[in-house]
Amino acid sequence: MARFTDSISINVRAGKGGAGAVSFFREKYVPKGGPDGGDGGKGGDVYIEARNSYYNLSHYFKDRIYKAENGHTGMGKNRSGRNGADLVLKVPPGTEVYDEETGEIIFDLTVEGPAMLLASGGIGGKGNAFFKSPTNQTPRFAQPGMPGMEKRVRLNLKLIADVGLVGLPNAGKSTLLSKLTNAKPKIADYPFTTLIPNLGVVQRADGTSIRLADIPGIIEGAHRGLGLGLSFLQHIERVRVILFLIDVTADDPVYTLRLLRSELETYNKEMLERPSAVLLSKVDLVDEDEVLRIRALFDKERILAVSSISGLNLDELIVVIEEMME
Ligand SMILES: Nc1nc2c(ncn2[C@@H]2O[C@H](COP(=O)(O)OP(=O)(O)OP(=O)(O)O)[C@@H](O)[C@H]2O)c(=O)[nH]1
Ligand SMILES: [Mg+2]
Repeated sequence: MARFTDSISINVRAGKGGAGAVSFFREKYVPKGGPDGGDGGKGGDVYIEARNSYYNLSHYFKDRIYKAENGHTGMGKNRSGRNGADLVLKVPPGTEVYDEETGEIIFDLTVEGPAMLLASGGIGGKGNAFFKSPTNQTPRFAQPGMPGMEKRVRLNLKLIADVGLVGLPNAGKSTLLSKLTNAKPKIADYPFTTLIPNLGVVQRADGTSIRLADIPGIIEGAHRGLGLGLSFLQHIERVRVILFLIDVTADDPVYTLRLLRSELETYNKEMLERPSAVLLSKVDLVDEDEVLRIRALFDKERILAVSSISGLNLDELIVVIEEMME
């Protein structure tokens, strides 16, 4: 699986304008032709565009220069040079584009949309035909093309997910993501298997989709930097629904929920106002009575017992998510 890259700086350079041509009309038996050097073509522009088919920034290389084509040189017989081709950088929705020099945000590409102009190409130079005048019938010069704009930009991806999976390490978040979506995250029986967020998509029959984000595990004190800290919560800051995944075999499931909530609250209070549900995970490991006993410990919670191994209630879960999204 491609590595999830959430922030990267690259350089973009628009194309240079093509030079104008110096040329004179030549024909047999015509001794002195006039100037006929055409103009240079415009350099290509660099655009940036959010596309739903992209999920991360891993197709870009750090510090690399991404260039649009230069304009072509003008030619004799008043022919203009061809314009340089534009370059369109494609990024996932949720990408913020910063000017690295000023630190200012240039675009916040939250949804798939039209290509935005990042750097414009230089205009082409005028050919010598342009400079013909009563005082200079045979100009022997043409303009060079203008340079293209150059910029250093930082792309910062905040995953745009509908649903965020929150839980202690090892709760089974990545396993659940792999069962519900096309994502293939790393899964293992030790804590902090997930180091970088994963995004998966549930395709629905009506053509729409639900995006789920699986993030690293949170432990008590994460807001003080324990474990992997909380900075990755930026990826689920904008989700509409939060699922708290709690291992049914955990020592104190109710306390676990409380600590997850309080860590989220320290990061961003508003996150607790989103619709949420508790998922008791790995219920294949205990008998039904135990599941019932643990469910009863929670009051006033939307709660569902699931198993990624047996598949118990996974279809039901999608229905619950849809209800909460409305
Ligand atoms: N029996 C059982 N085991 C499960 C289930 N879901 C996950 N596991 C196991 O639990 C362990 C942890 O699963 P992960 O999906 O990596 O857990 P995680 O919450 O993503 O963990 P971190 O990325 O470390 O935070 C793995 O050994 C899984 O095979 C389940 O429904 N039933
Ligand atoms: Mg994981």
